[in-house]
Order: sequence, then structure tokens, then C-alpha cells
Amino acid sequence: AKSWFEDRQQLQKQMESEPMFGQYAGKNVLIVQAEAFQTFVLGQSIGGEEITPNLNRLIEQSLYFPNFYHQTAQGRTSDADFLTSCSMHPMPTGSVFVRFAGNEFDCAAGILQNLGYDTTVHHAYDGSFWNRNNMYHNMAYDQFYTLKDYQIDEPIGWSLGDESFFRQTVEQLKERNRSPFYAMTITLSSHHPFKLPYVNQEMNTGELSGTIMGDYIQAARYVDSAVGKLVRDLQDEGLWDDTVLLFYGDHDNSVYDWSLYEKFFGRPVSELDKDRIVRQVPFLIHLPGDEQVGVVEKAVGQIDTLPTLMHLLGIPTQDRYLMGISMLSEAPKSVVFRNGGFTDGKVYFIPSADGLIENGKCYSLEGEEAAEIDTAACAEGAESAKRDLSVSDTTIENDLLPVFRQEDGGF
Ligand code: GP9
Repeated sequence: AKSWFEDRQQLQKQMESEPMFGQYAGKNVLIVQAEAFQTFVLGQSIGGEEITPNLNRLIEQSLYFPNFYHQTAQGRTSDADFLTSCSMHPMPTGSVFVRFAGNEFDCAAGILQNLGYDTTVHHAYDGSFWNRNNMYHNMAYDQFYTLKDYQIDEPIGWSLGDESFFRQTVEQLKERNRSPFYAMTITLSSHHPFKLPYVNQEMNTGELSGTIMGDYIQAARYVDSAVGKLVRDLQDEGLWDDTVLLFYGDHDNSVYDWSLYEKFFGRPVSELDKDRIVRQVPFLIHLPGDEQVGVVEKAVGQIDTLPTLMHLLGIPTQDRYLMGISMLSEAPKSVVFRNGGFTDGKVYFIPSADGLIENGKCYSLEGEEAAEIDTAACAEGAESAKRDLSVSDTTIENDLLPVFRQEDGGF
């Protein structure tokens, strides 16, 4: 496993000579991990009304990654948190947060705390859910704001509405009055089954009204409004121009009735469409000053989030054990899914249940229309995906980071 990481560290080193390295050194970082928020609702309208008007505008002022994929497994929201914060794969069963909260990892909060950042995590729910209390302690957050730190003045779903959650989170950050800060926020209002109070249902969802998809779209619209208010709040508080904002979806919405998607898109969805719809979640980075704006088409995944942040902040990672690669780097990469599937942007591999590569499905993404091709074209990538997953599993199961560091001569 260590030699795999050494190769990865060489690729990661490449980012230090790339243009954006360190361009946002010392800036605040605010992360929004949005519950079950998927890419397919972005840029879409129903009856002429945009579902996500605020995010659509924010994307135009940000670096946007349309080919970003979640890589979560059974640990759902906690897996997304682990992937993005610690740049390793989730386990095939259970949640790393629950099973391995005592391990050593190289996570964002710890790295940034060492460099003088104030590190906080905010989630308006029971702190013990997903074993967060223990895992966040391990990840070196200065404070974990949980349900008990919020006033439930907007009751929605499991606890507090995202609008109030963001407003109170900005107040918490102001009260702390420390900079630079690294704040991770985890939303909740768009949790399955997406039923919002009537007053929060802002959209007319047309023929989807009364279906779970209609409810999901209402929830997406509500989250979009909450993000719009968060941005205005950050502007009003004078934080906007000093803060790198990341927004991403954690995982899919567990709605697998494909007739609803066919209604939504007004066209049939293929097997490949289904796999991509389930795995694609939004990812955008808003950078202070609106200086860096554009669409990055590269295929990237949640595991690449931490290296990307390190790239922007100018923090070298060649002595860290991160499995991702900066999304802003030219280094080639593929996105590996927990089921053994992968994509490098050119091909897309869907594995079969028996795990035999020749029984999987390999698609070419090049050309006008995606087309199924011989699995031989995906064989090397699928082998490499297996290796990545097994390196991650071995490292986590045996808590190898302290061993690696000892071999490196201490840390
Ligand atoms: C609960 C929230 C939901 O705290 O993070 O987690 P999920 O059920 O989506 O994994």
C-alpha cells in the first residue's frame, strides 16, 4: 500500500508547479455538503420556472465541475464527509466514521488546524449520529456545532430548516471571530422522503406533483433558496470576498423509479444514463473576487476535494496520505466507484455482480453519443480501480498511516 501512495504523492507534487497553486493561501474556507443533492436538477426548469436559480447563477461565477461524481457506499452522508475531508475510499460495508473513528487519517481540519486555521463543523442534528462526536474529535475540529447549538426556529424534516441553519452558522462564525477559518456545514432539509411543509413548497412541479420526484424537486428548490440567502448573508457580513466556498452534493436521492426521470427529462433513460444520474452530484468552487470562473470538464470525484483545496491554499501534500488528485491539476486520473466501476471521462465502466471484468459493461463517452464497446477497453482501468479500493481498505483496516509515517522517519 505504501508504494501506491508514494506514486500518488509524486502526482500530487505536480500541482505545486501548476498556475493556481497557493493563489488563495490564507483565505477562509466554507464548505456546504448538501444532503442528497444531485446534478440532474441543475439548469432545469419546469413550466418555465428554474428549479435552482441561485445555484445556476453561482455556477456562472464559480469554477464548476459538471463531471463530478460521488463515491459513497453504505455510510452515505458520513462516507461523503470522509471522502471529501480525508481523501480515502469508504469501506465496502458500514461507515468508516462508525468502524474506524480511532484511526489516524490526514483530514482537512487537522491539516489546517496545524497551520493556524480555526476549524469548525456544523450540523443541526444529534451529534452521535454517524458517530460524528468521536470522528470529528479525531479529525481535529476545534468545535462541532450540533442540534443543541441551534434554535429550532424553522422546524423542517428531521430538525432545523437549512435556511435558518445557514443563518445561525454564519452567526456562530461571526461570534468566534477567528480567521482564517475552515468551516464544514452539512445540510439536512433535503433528506429522503423530501416532504417539506406546505409553506416551503415554492415550485409548481406540474405532472410530477404528488410523486416523490415532485417532492424531491421542491426540496432541491428549497435548498437552492437557502444557498442564495447564505451567499447574501456572507456578502452582508463582509466575508464573501475572503472566503473560498465549496458546494457539493453528498450522495444520490434513493429514488430509483426510472419512469419519474423519464417524465422529468421527457425522454427514455438508458442503463448508462441511470448509473450516471445516480452518481453525479454538483461540485462548485466560488473563489474570492470572481477571478476564476469557468467549467472544468475533467472527470473528478469526492476523493479529489481535499487535494483541490490544498492546491488552492498552497499546501503541499507529498508527505500526506491522500488518495485523490487536485481537480485543477493536469495529472491524469480516473474516478473509482465503490462497486468497482470507474470513469476517466473517456470510458465508463459498470461492473457486473460477479465482479468479472468481461461481464461488466464498458462505454465510450467520446463522440456525440455514448456507445457500449468491448470490455477490453475498460480492463486496465477496472484493474486499477480494484487496486485503489484494496489499497484504501488495507490502509484503513490496519490503521497504516502511523506505520507509514514511522517508515518516513516520523512526522
Ligand atoms: C443525519 C444526516 C443524514 O445526520 O447526515 O445522513 P444520511 O441518512 O443521508 O446518511
